[in-house]
Amino acid sequence: MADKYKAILQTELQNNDLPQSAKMVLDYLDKLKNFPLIIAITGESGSGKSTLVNALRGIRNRTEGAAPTGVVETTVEPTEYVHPEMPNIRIWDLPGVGTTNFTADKYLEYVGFEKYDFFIIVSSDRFRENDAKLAKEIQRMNKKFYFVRSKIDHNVRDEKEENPNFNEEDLLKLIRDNCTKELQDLGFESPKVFLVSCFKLHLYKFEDLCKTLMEELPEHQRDVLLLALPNISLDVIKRKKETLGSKIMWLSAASAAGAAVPVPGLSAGVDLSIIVSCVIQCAISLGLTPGLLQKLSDVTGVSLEDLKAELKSPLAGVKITSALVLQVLTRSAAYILATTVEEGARLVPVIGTVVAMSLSCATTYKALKYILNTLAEDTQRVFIKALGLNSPV
Ligand SMILES: Nc1nc2c(ncn2[C@@H]2O[C@H](COP(=O)(O)OP(=O)(O)OP(=O)(O)O)[C@@H](O)[C@H]2O)c(=O)[nH]1
Ligand SMILES: [Mg+2]
Repeated sequence: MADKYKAILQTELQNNDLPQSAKMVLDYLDKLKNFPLIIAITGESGSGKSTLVNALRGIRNRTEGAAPTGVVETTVEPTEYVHPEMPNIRIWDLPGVGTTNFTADKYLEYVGFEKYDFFIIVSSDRFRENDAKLAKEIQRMNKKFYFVRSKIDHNVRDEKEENPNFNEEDLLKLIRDNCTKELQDLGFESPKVFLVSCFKLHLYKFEDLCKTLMEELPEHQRDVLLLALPNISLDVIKRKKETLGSKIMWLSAASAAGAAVPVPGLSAGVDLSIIVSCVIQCAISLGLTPGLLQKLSDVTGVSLEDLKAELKSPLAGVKITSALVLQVLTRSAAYILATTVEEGARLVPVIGTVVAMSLSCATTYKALKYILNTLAEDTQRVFIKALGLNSPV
């Protein structure tokens, strides 16, 4: 949470104005949830732009709602795709840069460059003149770009065909060094080049692209992007859990300040609606809603039944309702209460003495953390199952 907000909130809490501070927390988190992140995917025709748009949205090419893709040119005008679960994330599929009648500078005007937070230039095979012109023009417009070299799975397959004993790492290095050098020759000091297969985001360097974006985006957009990413690695799942965990702290304070509904088994009252929407957000970000599990099954070919067999939390893979959350909270109440005092103490430096002392804040916090942990463990198991990995969670 932004430091300025933290300071104001702490003052409010010290003044004991709990409803006011609860409202502030909710307003702030709501703003974060709705904060727009607008990504432009550009590059030459056929480089795999639309396929990347689909992959970022966690869906397969040619499924309903997917950006049209194919071996002949398909995208003719800028088209916006909204993330299926997070409408504040908008990904723009742009027409191939060489296919319009515009030069690179006019092309950027045509696609409305100002509105994008950053560009991803997608290039397959060789680094082309159009890639170079585009990169230059984007930089001239004071916008950021990241260079994705796509269809790496093709290159690996082709190389294997010619030389079964080839070294994959050497090949990847060769491709990356070549793209980097081309960009350096154009005057970019330390260009960011990522080798990707849109069909297999967990392989090669898509994860590095995500890490770089996390480092370079402003804090509010970093969280927005992280929580919307497909689960491409155990590390991403861990980071999602941490980010959701920090939101839980603030939501607990807001929920306790609302203190309207007594939850059976927990001695203090909480605002259940806040807890329920928080649990729903966790399930969405971790990819555990029925719709997202179905999409994962479509993308990986692992049956929905097999994925669901990995779930242990009663809140995973089902429609989350207030009644269900209440049931889970009640069932885990004994465990939660047993560990509440210690957790309350941990909240003190962050939220301030008044709320930290409030048992209902600490119990809510503990309950939500407990739910988040079990959901994150489910996500890890589903991820391992989906990718056929054998490593233990
Ligand atoms: N093997 C492999 N094929 C890919 C990859 N990305 C895209 N393709 C294929 O490449 C072809 C072109 O992909 P599109 O996503 O339609 O390319 P595009 O850049 O949107 O093309 P235009 O809209 O015509 O500019 C399709 O047949 C995709 O299936 C990839 O990472 N690996
Ligand atoms: Mg396209």
